[in-house]
Amino acid sequence: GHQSTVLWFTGLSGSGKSTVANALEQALLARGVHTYLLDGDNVRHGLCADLGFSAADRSENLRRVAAVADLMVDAGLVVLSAFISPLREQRERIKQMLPPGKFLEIYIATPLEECEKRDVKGLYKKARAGEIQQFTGISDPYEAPEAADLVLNTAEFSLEQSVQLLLDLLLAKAVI
Ligand code: GGZ
Repeated sequence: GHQSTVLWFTGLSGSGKSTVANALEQALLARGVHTYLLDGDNVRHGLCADLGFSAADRSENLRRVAAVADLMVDAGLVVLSAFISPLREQRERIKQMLPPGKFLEIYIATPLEECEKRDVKGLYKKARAGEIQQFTGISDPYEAPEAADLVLNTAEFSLEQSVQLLLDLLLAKAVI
């Protein structure tokens, strides 16, 4: 058996949040742990399709995701949530919305220069050209966590190493 919890991944666009969360989900699946991965791909097209990237819309996006994560914790799942979640105040509110002790903050600390160099979706180029406004790290703020449960720089660690560090954390927290 395992304990339900939320692993909240925060970091810049292109930092590797979804990649790491997906790989962790596979590792947990192999151990028989029931998980659900929430990210922009399955949330911003449906539940939050009416929201953009203003500070108010980002806060509402995250509030809705946290409310869904709270329901999933109630259902006994290990929830992996991968959103930029740029502001400390937003992440603090998410933590307050979840049951005590059910929020693990995972900071994907890949530097901006590296995210911009990768530019997997070409969004940084567009942001630099002014074609996308309020782009996190370029023209909108990102406040790094000060006391994350785990800090992972995907430019320093392989995907396998990152997954192992996350599994170690979950073992230490008696989630698995
Ligand atoms: C940041 C943006 C923006 C702006 C579109 N700023 O790399 P991606 O494409 O797949 O991930 C980014 C995603 C961010 O959505 P989140 O729901 O995670 O953000 S938040 O937590 O702040 O609500 C990026 C894309 O959407 N994207 N415009 N202006 N990222």
